[in-house]
Amino acid sequence: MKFLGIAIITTIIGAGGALAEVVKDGSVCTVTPLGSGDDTPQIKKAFQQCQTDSQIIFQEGTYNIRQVMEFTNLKNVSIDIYGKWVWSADNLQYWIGNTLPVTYAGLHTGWKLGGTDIALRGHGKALFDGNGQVWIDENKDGSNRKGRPINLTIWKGTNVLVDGITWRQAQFWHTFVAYSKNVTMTNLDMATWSTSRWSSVNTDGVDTWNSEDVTIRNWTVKCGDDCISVKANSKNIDVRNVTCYESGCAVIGSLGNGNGADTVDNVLFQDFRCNHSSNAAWIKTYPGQGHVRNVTFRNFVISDVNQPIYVSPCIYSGQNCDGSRLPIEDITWSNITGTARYNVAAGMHCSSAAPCKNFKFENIDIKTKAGGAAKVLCSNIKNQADMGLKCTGTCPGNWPQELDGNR
Ligand SMILES: *C1O[C@H](CO)[C@@H](O)[C@H](O)[C@H]1NC(C)=O
Ligand SMILES: *[C@@H]1O[C@H](CO)[C@@H](O)[C@H](O)[C@H]1NC(C)=O
Ligand SMILES: *[C@@H]1O[C@H](CO)[C@@H](O)[C@H](O)[C@H]1NC(C)=O
Ligand SMILES: *[C@@H]1O[C@H](CO)[C@@H](O)[C@H](O)[C@H]1NC(C)=O
Ligand SMILES: *[C@@H]1O[C@H](CO)[C@@H](O)[C@H](O)[C@H]1NC(C)=O
Ligand SMILES: *[C@@H]1O[C@H](CO)[C@@H](O)[C@H](O)[C@H]1NC(C)=O
Ligand SMILES: *[C@@H]1O[C@H](CO)[C@@H](O)[C@H](O)[C@H]1NC(C)=O
Ligand SMILES: *[C@@H]1O[C@H](CO)[C@@H](O)[C@H](O)[C@H]1NC(C)=O
Repeated sequence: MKFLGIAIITTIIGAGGALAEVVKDGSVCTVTPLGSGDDTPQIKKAFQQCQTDSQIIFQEGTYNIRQVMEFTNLKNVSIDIYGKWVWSADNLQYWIGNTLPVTYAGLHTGWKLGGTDIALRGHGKALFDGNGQVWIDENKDGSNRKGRPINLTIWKGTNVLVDGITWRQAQFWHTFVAYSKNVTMTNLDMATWSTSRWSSVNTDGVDTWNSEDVTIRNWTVKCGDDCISVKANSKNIDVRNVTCYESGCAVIGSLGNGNGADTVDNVLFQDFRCNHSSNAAWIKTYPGQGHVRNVTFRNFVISDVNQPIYVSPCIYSGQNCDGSRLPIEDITWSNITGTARYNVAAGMHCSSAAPCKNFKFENIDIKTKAGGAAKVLCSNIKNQADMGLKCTGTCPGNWPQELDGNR
């Protein structure tokens, strides 16, 4: 398409005196990295100038991100990133004080993207480097840390595509999908690990929350917590072809600690590989209200997984496990093969106040890493007798998510 409009050039002088420009030509904004200093102002400028019916192109090179970014009113914008975006690590106090709240669990994000008809494409070239090690060390194995930024949050987005981006060393969760509808995330590669004595706690690949119609395809994730996590009020989530290293692989939860009812409906996890993960195909809730309904885990190859199948109504505390009124029902595990680290293939305790209903298992072949038979522990599953998997014992309410040896 040819645009006759006058090119508007916004010149920003970089710290080293380098000249960089946001060039707006018709409906296309083109951004060139400064090379030093802070690229956030010109990135903001590009999103302002091209926030409707536009394309924003980030040319190759390194962009330094020193400030939070919030672009939530985009309308029909395609964003093409060919460069490397590096989040600063020498101003942690700035991030801790300024990251944007995302409501969920008091968490914060460094980048909010929302609106309608948005495509964010990395063309296999975009690299997001969060300088995660400094956050891992600062966090010292703590849990969710206020201000520790989620890298990319899709916030109140409708018809959003995210494709072809590589993340390395995220500060916290790699991505978060909240209050959004029709989000497709394809061909993403994420990896965050620690080289210090502190572990990469809570560097989830993605969490969905209050969102529906989310499609995920072709991901490779190495991270310190849940790989793909479907949280409260998620509906129609279709996830296929994902390889997860180290992480919690495919999980529903946590949910059930909200004020009202927390629900999850219609989830498919298909074609997963879980390597050295904590769990593989699992569901965790607090003893709350709501439901988990119609979830399928299909075609999983697992290797050295701590406790492959796990269901808990009282995650973390192990308290009030039989008081939960959040039923877990219509759940299928199909074609799950591979090895468990210890001698337990499945630990499933459902609340006696709201027993699990309609569990279905087919073609489950989980052996111990050492080659022996693995236990299947079950409590309060209504159709236990005909669910397709033989229970070898009962599962106590406070059964741990991760084991530290044979049981
Ligand atoms: C997160 O996204 C930003 C872009 O806003 C990028 O600069 C940064 O490197 C990414 N950090 C990671 C991998 O967490
Ligand atoms: C969306 O924006 C592009 C320019 O990037 C424009 O060509 C197209 O017509 C817009 N679509 C609609 C439906 O307005
Ligand atoms: C969902 O979003 C995609 C863009 O990612 C768009 O092509 C598609 O038309 C949208 N679907 C609906 C039902 O709006
Ligand atoms: C998944 O990856 C394969 C192989 O690279 C590719 O052919 C396919 O188009 C990808 N799927 C999507 C939805 O991008
Ligand atoms: C699955 O995704 C990986 C990238 O994570 C890709 O290399 C592979 O080709 C995909 N497989 C299919 C069948 O699409
Ligand atoms: C259950 O979820 C699947 C997606 O995994 C969906 O295709 C199906 O329609 C859902 N069933 C009901 C009864 O909603
Ligand atoms: C698990 O991942 C490790 C590290 O990448 C690799 O060496 C090993 O072959 C993988 N195992 C399986 C069964 O895929
Ligand atoms: C079972 O899963 C494996 C691994 O994903 C796959 O190769 C195989 O085709 C699946 N079997 C069936 C019957 O779908």
